Amino acid sequence: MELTKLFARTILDSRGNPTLEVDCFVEGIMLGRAAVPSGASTGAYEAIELRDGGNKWNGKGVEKAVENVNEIINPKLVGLDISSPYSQELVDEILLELDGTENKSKLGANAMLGASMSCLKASAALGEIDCWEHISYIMDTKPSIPVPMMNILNGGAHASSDVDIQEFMVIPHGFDNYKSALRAGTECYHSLKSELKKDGLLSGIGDEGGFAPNLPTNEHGLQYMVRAIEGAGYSTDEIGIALDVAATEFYTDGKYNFDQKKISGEELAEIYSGWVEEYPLLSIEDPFDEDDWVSWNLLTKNIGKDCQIVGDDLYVTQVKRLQKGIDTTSSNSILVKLNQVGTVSETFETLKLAWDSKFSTIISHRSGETSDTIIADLAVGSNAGQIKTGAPARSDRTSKYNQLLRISENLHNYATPFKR
Ligand code: 2PG
Ligand code: MG
Repeated sequence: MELTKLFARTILDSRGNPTLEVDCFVEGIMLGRAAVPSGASTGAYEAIELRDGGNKWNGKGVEKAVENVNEIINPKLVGLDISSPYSQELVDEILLELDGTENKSKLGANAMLGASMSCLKASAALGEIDCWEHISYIMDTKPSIPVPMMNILNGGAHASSDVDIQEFMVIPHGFDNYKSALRAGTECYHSLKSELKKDGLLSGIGDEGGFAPNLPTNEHGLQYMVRAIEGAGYSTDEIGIALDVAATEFYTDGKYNFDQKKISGEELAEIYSGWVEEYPLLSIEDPFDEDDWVSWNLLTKNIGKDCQIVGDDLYVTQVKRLQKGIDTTSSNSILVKLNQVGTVSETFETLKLAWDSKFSTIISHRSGETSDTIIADLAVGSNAGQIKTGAPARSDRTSKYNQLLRISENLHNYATPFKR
């Protein structure tokens, strides 16, 4: 069962920017199709996403990356037997060798990931199993349906509002199955809409489908989240709140520009500690800048027992950075994004290192998405425990939540979030 062709093309993502889609053919039949997502609040240490520059597409063209798949990667992978689940490692080794750089700047992490994911899907199709099942074979895990984290109030780089915090999410953790959790989270989304409307704050929506009002302070976002949960008829014991602060975006000259004041990491840590006391705040992602390791450690020491502290830009899904975080007790959780590292096998490696260190894990979308549902399968197959994939609205986001509904018809093992 030989790979006979990899073919890449340019498609549009959810923000109207170009991205790659790659088709993997086995014995002349297209068996795996994968599309590559793209971030807005990207970490400085992420693998390089190749963009063409110039005038076309506002400089965001991916023609070069498409060419790299069709003219450099394709000839090297043609002839490879991808019928075994273990062929993924070989595919990714070939990609890494072909690129040869530390940050994937030669081929582009977008070109490499498109190739890597399309081979994974084709290999699953060859075995006549679902992608999540295929992943669980490769990783040797017991699959489970993840608890969803749903971003219903958008700010930061994903909105044109004045809210500094990028994401206010609901975590419906107190339900015994995914279907009920999804319904509860979705009802909170609609409830938030009513609450904002009552106060004349219903304006636009952000990149991930959540509402994007202007608010007097960031703490008002938390108050609206509680109103949304209670307004939907739920208690804050069964639905908690998660934040992605994405603090690197408002960090300059050693200070955080937060609520129109310049404050230190220590002062910001105090604010978070107060919020954990006062609100059902269960998880805080990127509370500090990607290089402010001291503040990360301070917060994890102070509130890490009661709250999930999640490294996204801090770790960029890479084992070296995660190892540093483990060694310095900088968080207790990691956000995992395939395109931050650029291959499927390296993503698996990062997940395993996290679990060895008792870190919780969250599989994540990017703010620029497509209808590809691979992250739903990854979250299930790897037994990651949690997934964040935006608001329960807009098909680039709901495609993942809906894929989990389909999988949950056959798989009833529902994850326990937070703890490994
Ligand atoms: C994040 C992501 C996804 P972006 O910061 O976690 O929500 O945003 O893709 O813009 O980096
Ligand atoms: Mg983030």
